[in-house]
Amino acid sequence: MANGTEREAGGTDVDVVVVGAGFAGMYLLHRLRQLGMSTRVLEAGDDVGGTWYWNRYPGARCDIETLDYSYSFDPELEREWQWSEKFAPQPEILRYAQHVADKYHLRRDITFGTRVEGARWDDQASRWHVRTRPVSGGAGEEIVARHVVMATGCLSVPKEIDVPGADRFRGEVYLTGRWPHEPVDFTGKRVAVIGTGSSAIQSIPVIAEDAAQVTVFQRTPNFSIPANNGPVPERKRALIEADRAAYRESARWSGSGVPYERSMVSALSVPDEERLATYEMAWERGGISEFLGTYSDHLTNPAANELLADFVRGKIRSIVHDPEVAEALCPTTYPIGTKRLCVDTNYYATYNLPHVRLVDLRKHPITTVTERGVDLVDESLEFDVIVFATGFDAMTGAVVGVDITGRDGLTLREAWQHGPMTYLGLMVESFPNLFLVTGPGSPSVLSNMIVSIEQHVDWIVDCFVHLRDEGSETIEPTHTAVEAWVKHTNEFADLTLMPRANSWYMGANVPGKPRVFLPYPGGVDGYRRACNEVVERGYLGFVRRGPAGERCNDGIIRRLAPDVGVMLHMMSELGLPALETLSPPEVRAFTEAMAAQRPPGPDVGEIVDGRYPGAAGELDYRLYRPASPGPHPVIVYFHGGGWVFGSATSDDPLCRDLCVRTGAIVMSMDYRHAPEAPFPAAADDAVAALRWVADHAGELGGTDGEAVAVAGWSAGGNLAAVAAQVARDAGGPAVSAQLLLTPVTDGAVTHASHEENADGYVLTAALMRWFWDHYAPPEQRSDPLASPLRAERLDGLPPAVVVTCEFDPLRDEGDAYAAALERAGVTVHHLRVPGHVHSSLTAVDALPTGAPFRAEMADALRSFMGAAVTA
Ligand code: NA7
Repeated sequence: MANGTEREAGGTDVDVVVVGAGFAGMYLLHRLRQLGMSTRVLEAGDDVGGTWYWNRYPGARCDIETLDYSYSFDPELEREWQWSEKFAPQPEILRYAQHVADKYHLRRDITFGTRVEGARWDDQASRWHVRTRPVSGGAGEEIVARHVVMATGCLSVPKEIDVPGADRFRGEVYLTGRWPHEPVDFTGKRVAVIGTGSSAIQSIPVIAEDAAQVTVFQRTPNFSIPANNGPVPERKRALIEADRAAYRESARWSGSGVPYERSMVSALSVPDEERLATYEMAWERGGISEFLGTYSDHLTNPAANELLADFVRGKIRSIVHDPEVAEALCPTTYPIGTKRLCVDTNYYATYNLPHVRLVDLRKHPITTVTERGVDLVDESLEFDVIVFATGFDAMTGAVVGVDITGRDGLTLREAWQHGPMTYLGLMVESFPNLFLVTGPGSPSVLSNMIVSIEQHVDWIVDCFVHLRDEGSETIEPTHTAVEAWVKHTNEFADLTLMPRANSWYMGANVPGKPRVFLPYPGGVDGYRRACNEVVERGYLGFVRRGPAGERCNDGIIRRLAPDVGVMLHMMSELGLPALETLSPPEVRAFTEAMAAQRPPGPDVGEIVDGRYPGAAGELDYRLYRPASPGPHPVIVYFHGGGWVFGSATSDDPLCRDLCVRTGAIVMSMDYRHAPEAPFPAAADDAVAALRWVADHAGELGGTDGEAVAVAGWSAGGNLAAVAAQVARDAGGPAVSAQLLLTPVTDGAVTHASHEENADGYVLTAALMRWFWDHYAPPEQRSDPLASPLRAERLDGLPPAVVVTCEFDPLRDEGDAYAAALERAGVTVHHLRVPGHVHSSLTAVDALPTGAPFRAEMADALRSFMGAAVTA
């Protein structure tokens, strides 16, 4: 790889152009130097620091503890720099950036005062042509580079001021994101501050110290928690210094890039007093992630969120003396945490000062800014100074602000016209060798930026090394990979309350910007795992090209539904035993203990436990009755558990869900278990259960004489299918419909899904073999009472809802049964659930992405039962 800067014919000026000399650009330059890659860094400011260079407004400081918000790549740097405060102020963070630039002699490869205007990809030469322009005017240069890295920051382009008449004002005007280098003196002045985001919340108390009058124009109130700033807490310093490497590593594998114990407890599950005490402690301690993370469900469950929001509103009311002002400062229109939580020093208390006034723009909108001040619909106000704290064109503004043209003349602006499309927030299809640091689609602003910056830079640099080593010249993501990543990011966001706010996370603060959730909400840890896996799997989702030809490794890195992925990861972290290594009694004890911890499922009208005569003695049942007046249709349900474990109550949440969604009575019928009662005991009990329920339907609350439905999950699906076949052959009882949820249908043949999904998706192929070994010896498995797919005939069976999940070893068995039923003329609603595993639809309330599929299966079942009724 070229190490010089002279341009050869068709050669390259530099290996890499880096746009921006903030924390990302600086670390990238340092790493590229170590690799011997020639690099030009172009920076519009006159020095390093990026966001900390521009945002010099009074009170500007980090909202993440600065011990965490600092580089970790060099232990020497860590040891020699001491932060003075828990949340360091902007000048100190800028000094830190300058210290880093000095220490590693970075400035000699940085061209300051220079803006990158455009970049054009030359596909023939596989090079970028980068156009620059000095900020002070004059001619720019064209730099030819193999790679371009946009280290342009997430909050670097201020939003255009969209307050009417803003340019008319004749007094002093300041923009928080472009604050002058000279001190601004507010002494004795009448100051207007427009906006109440983090920048305003930090600056208002400081401005109010000197100004004669401060008038704050608020459109939407923000939630803010106290910084409780002071010297760096000794306990934290000691903790880090005890084992710096371990602390940094835990930050890298944390959810937000700041290590803290994540709660697994729902805010709704603890008594009020305990919860309030926890909130109070977190309020005193500070820390955005820690505050929001006091309970597990603040960002996913509206009721839990409301508890925390209400706590903060209570605090606002207790701090602000004037009740009307307090009310105006209380956010009520979006869930807490769905806009960036602010961290303040004396913000709310500032409104108790006699010279500070809040104008609620919802009640008193601005008609225009005038030469002398601001006109509201009902009042004219005069000012000496206006401070616009109106925010940024976040995450995409700086990237599309450069005129970037990729392959075939496609511009990035066109490519992103409906919202940014990236793979991992790192690269864009049709823009080879263009990299983004903390781009949209990466955790970025939802994380400690420095941790995310280091991870991205390291990934990019490793990628450069990989390309060099394998002789590839270009890399770009495939269409499939980009589409799937964007979908995955959106699915993740939809699991949270985030999309409910008009936030800059959603691009909603900039008029005309597409409304798309921009950062990746799956956590720094989950994201890092995905990035690492992409590499381990041979740069999955990327095409590399070079003299040796093309290497296309098309594919999707995250195919599981996001909540299923998180659940599987959590289970793998718990190091649970493989069930097949336990004895059946141990498996029963273990699964019961696990079941006790799951969410309970919805409320039903009534639950009645009872006993019924099984084929060889009495067995338990549990009846779930809808809240609506009866009579109701009746579903006879058989639980899962591989014929070895489970009970009439073991699928309780699913039965409740089925009852509520279908409006039917669900009779969950126990049956005898193997190995104590091997095949065909369970099948015999299932048939007995169906007969008994059909005979007693009227007494149980069903309509006398009306056909009942059968349903079951997994081994229970097997029993439901068997019971339907036996009833057909015996001429009764009449069965209206069958719901077979990821059923076992064929124990005699190995299907492809057994291999494909053998391991890692809860039900393993080994466990399935263990179940069969306990239930039926191989020679009995072809019996249709064990393998309903092997029945001589499948015609004449009731309509069936067959549900199969993509990542289930049993998927192909279920698919085969659905297909065979259809061939036999049976009406089938075949629901193929993408991204889910064998057990995930039973995890009611734990896996929200399963809900639409449970709704669909219940609707289909209800319509089949209804059809049977009218017939
Ligand atoms: P923010 O958080 O986007 O805040 C901007 C504020 O300006 C917000 O209160 C806006 O109200 C308000 N705003 C924007 N345009 C207008 C107009 N036209 N009229 C009235 N009010 C307006 O930006 P910040 O700079 O404070 O903070 C950005 C991030 O930097 C922060 O989250 C930290 O991560 C650091 P709106 O909510 O849109 O009604």
